[in-house]
Amino acid sequence: MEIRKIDLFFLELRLSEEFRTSFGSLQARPVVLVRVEEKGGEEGWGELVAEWGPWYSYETYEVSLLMLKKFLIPMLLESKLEKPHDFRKIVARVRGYPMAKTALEEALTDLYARLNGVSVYKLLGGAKREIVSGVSIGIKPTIDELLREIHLRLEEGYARIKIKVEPGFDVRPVERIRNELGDIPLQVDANGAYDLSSLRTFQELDKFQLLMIEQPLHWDDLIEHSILSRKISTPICLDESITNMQDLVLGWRLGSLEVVNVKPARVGGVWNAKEMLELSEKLGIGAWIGGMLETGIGRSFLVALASHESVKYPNDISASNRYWLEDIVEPPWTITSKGTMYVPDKKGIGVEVLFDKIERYSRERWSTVK
Ligand code: OSB
Ligand code: MG
Repeated sequence: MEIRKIDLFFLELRLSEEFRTSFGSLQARPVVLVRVEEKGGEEGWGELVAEWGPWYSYETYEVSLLMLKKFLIPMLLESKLEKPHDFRKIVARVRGYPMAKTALEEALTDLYARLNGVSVYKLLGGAKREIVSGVSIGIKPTIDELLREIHLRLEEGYARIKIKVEPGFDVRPVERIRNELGDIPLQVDANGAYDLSSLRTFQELDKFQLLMIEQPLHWDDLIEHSILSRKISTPICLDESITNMQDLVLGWRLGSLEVVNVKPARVGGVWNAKEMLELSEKLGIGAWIGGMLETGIGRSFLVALASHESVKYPNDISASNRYWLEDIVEPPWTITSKGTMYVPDKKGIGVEVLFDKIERYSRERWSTVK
């Protein structure tokens, strides 16, 4: 692939509703889009999911932009790249910054797929034509408001509900949900808000047949999760704590997790995510694809990864209208009444990028020409 131009677009997009987690609240998201163009004029798109602040991860969008402009893009333009999965070798010297790497690698993967007339899902080894959509619901001011939203999402067809929890908003909402809605597929995500002193809370949650408890303890921990996992029967799912294959193997050896939430932006790219799915299957660790409130562009890579046969749990991949009033792709992502999403079979990411809209909404733009 001979790359001749790379564009970065910075947009700020309002979410259709506020999203609150144990680490903070979000009303709008910074969205950085990467477009790579090769000499024949074909293009590819990727998305940076880094946030305003270093809360989910140390990587903020401004830091990622700096890494892209100063290191990752120059390294790419100075190298020869045949296949998108080789991008990892080109940037291997750069320690960290998985989100910045992912954004550029996605664009290269889309470009390669388009040049070869194949879909990204097939290129990434996916197979399923339909994936299962769950929905991740933020912390609400009251349990009544939470229940209203859950009712709405179930009516829309979502196959699984995940609620965000934090100390003070955990056992009671789960108990109310079970009382009102019975045995629905339900899980919780704490984003690292607890420590082992909250064992009582986890023992309470353990009575509610949750599918899993996601990232209950510190964001960088494996040891304390392995202690907790021996004291409760609900499976522990790790998100923040697993950033590479070594972590996954170590967590498996320690018994820290039974399930892993695989997000390309956390593990340094879609090809690492694919390999993590394969490794988790080998280790007998359950896997599903998580999200970072992506636009339709980033979402297409999540859908492609979720089409892997190894993915056996519902994913945090919801319809465009759950995140945005208007998406920047056409058609927008939608779900069926059974809570599934179709995997498009067109070449590249499989949806059309609405370039006019992106240009109109862009606050800043940078271009590098080779
Ligand atoms: O922990 O899974 C998480 C969103 C932003 C940051 C972290 C997380 C999330 C979500 C939303 O849960 C998942 C989605 O994109 O629907
Ligand atoms: Mg999570």
